[in-house]
Amino acid sequence: MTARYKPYKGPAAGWGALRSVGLAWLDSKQPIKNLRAMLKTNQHGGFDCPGCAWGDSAESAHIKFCENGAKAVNWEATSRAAGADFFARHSVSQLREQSDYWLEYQGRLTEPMRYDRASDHYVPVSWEQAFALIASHLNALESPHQAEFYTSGRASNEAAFLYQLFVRTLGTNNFPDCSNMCHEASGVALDACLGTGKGSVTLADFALADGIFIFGQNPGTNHPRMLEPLKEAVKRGAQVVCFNPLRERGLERFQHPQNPLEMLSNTSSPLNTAFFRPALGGDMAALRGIAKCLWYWEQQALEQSGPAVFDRGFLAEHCHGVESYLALLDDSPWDQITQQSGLSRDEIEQVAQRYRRCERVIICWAMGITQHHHAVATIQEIAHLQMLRGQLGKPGAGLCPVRGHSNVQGDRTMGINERPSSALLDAIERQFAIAVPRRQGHNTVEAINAMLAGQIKVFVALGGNFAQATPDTPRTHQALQRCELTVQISTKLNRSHLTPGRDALILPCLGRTDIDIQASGPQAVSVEDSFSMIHASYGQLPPLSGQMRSEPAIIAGMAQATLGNRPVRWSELADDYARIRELISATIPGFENFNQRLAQPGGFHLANPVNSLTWDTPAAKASFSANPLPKVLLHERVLATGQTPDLILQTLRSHDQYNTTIYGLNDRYRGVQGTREVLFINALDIQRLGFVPGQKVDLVALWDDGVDRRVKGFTLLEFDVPPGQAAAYYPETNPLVALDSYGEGSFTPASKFIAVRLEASAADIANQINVALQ
Ligand SMILES: Nc1nc2c(c(=O)[nH]1)N[C@H]1C(S)=C(S)[C@@H](COP(=O)(O)OP(=O)(O)OC[C@H]3O[C@@H](n4cnc5c(=O)[nH]c(N)nc54)[C@H](O)[C@@H]3O)O[C@H]1N2
Ligand SMILES: Nc1nc2c(c(=O)[nH]1)N[C@H]1C(S)=C(S)[C@@H](COP(=O)(O)OP(=O)(O)OC[C@H]3O[C@@H](n4cnc5c(=O)[nH]c(N)nc54)[C@H](O)[C@@H]3O)O[C@H]1N2
Ligand SMILES: [Mo]
Repeated sequence: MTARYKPYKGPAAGWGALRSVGLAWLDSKQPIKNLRAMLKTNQHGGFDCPGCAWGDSAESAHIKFCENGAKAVNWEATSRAAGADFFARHSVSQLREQSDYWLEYQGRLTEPMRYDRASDHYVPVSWEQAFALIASHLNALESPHQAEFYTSGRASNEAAFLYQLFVRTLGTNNFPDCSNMCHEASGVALDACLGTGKGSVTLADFALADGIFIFGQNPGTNHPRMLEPLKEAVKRGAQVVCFNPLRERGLERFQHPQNPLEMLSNTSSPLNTAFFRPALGGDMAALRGIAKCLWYWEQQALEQSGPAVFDRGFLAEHCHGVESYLALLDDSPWDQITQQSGLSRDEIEQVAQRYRRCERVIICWAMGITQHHHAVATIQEIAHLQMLRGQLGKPGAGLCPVRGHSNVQGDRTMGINERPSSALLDAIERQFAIAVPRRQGHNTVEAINAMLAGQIKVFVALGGNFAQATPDTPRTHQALQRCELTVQISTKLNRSHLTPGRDALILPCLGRTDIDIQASGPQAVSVEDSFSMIHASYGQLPPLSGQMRSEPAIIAGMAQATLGNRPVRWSELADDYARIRELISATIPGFENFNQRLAQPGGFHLANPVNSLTWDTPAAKASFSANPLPKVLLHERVLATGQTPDLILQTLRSHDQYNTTIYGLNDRYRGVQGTREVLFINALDIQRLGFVPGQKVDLVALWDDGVDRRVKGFTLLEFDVPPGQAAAYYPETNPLVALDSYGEGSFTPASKFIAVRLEASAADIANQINVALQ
């Protein structure tokens, strides 16, 4: 396919989405079977969409999948298979030459494989041999802390609970997970402020809000089911205010694929009432500016005995530390706010006016907020704004960190946490009569550092693609390869299988769409969405091979081989997941009568203490923190290079990918076709830096450790990006993110703020010389 760029003029979703669903469906190579699967997506008795963590209303019987959900389903439920014959044909070195797209396109992994270093091929291994190999490595460790246990957010509650029990019985809290790279900052920030790390709203609140403010999120691609509530909100006259440096189409106009009138008349509905374009990393300053306006108006109201701007009752009764926060507002000068936010004072005042007029406001955010150095402070600023106006603990208002992976929130609830609470550890010890480790484990960045330092011998991944999702790619690959054993529990082939330790296993597992039959019959698993709704998921399609096992069965197999029947009879739990849920009921608060409540259509809601105005913080109140604005946004280790960056780069998702899974090479809403190696850049910057549009450049990251962090041959694409900023796709750009460039307090790689220099690409220079010589 040749690369092409043609600006996209249509609305989000609409005919383009229908066409794309059709293509994904046909490409699965089993369209008839998959039609049934798609109609069972997010339905009672069906399965939970393996796409994003957006929730569903229990009542509506409509089709409940979106374009990108359909892509996720058809990508998983394919008849293509990568079994023993595939691995016999391709050595690992050959596979390494292939693109991420090609690797996953080969189809489902269908049998357990072991890496044979002598031939550089994966060869078949029996499940029993695989489990015995894992047990022998784990039991030979001098300390359990020499192993890392990664989790990606598709793992079900049942799998996650079993996994953490296995690992804690073994004796470590080394649980790096995808959340560390995703919403970690939201958890850290909200926990300190409100005593819970989760969002406080449900889908029903979106229908009640008269203001929805969206920061750093691209729902048209990543949470398409959010578009309908946004459209409805605009229709009923609510404010929908977006903050995004890019004019994402999925924040502008929507054509509902299930609305015949809109589709046939080719009309669409607006998705926002105002759009602001901050500088990358500028949201904290923008929020500070909004709060400063409110404070100014509140002072005026006090002087003139006018109507209150703040919710004085809420502040007095429920909040702690407001005085020092207000002093901080006084101390944050406007020129710093406007310079850092990239917005004018007038724009910020406009936002503040809109915000002030709303009675019930929901604030949503995603990776544009969390993947920054000062993400924790920024999210606290979001919470503080809501606290000033008492926008917590009432219907139609609250905080909504929009989660990514479909069960990333549930995995945390089940105890996948490298910094577990003592309440969780106490409960596990009581229930299972074991002693669990109290020492904190490694997060993702710490795990990579420990592997690089040769401190880690075993790396196990429950899903995901650690090699590509993480920062500093060459270093991470090296880190994985330093291990004595790497184990990947996966559905599809990816680069993490191609960075094997001395010994390596690929363990093929069932996915959400697959029917899971165990000794007691077909099994359901459970998941938790962004709104803390817990519901059941039943696979619908017969698995492609009898050799695949479910995640709970694989974890039970590893645990039984390593620990025997300690502290539970693992294989009996895998025979019937209702038994795992009984243990969850007994251990995790909020899951009482889990099995019975899971049977209800739509599942059940885990109460959020914010909504009962209870605050599990040291002050037992919603607590303000006085975080000063960063002095400058550039990290000191960039400043230490003494060089000025050409641009600040953010790394984001195209419309045709699911994290490191690349479905195709198009990005419809941004008008890109047939390529991913593009740099979205402002025309003025192309000129300023002495390049021409379409030229190929290398991107070189600035960081003070002397390492050459570079990606090559990106085509300059003139795009409506604010000057000084640029954007390119993840994961290709992960080699640019230094391992030490992470969020303060969150350790989340700062992949939305990379200081880069541009160099003419060597290939391009050769071309130019050739042209000149002709
Ligand atoms: N189809 C599909 N669905 C997905 C995923 C997928 O890859 N594909 N991934 C899932 C996962 S794990 C996650 S976490 C979510 C991710 O969902 P998103 O957070 O929407 O994902 P990104 O593509 O990283 O988009 C970040 C958005 O933030 C904006 N942005 C970047 N920096 C800033 C900033 O400093 N300030 C502001 N205000 N905006 C900024 C970008 O322009 C972009 O629009 O989606 C989930 N759903
Ligand atoms: N530069 C940059 N880096 C980023 C981000 C960014 O925006 N920019 N985003 C970060 C974010 S938000 C996240 S969440 C991480 C994502 O990090 P991960 O969750 O580790 O990555 P994925 O790409 O979602 O993992 C894809 C693989 O998961 C496996 N898989 C799929 N379904 C299943 C299943 O049901 N079970 C099992 N066992 N395996 C399965 C398949 O083998 C597939 O190849 O990446 C992070 N990295
Ligand atoms: Mo994520």
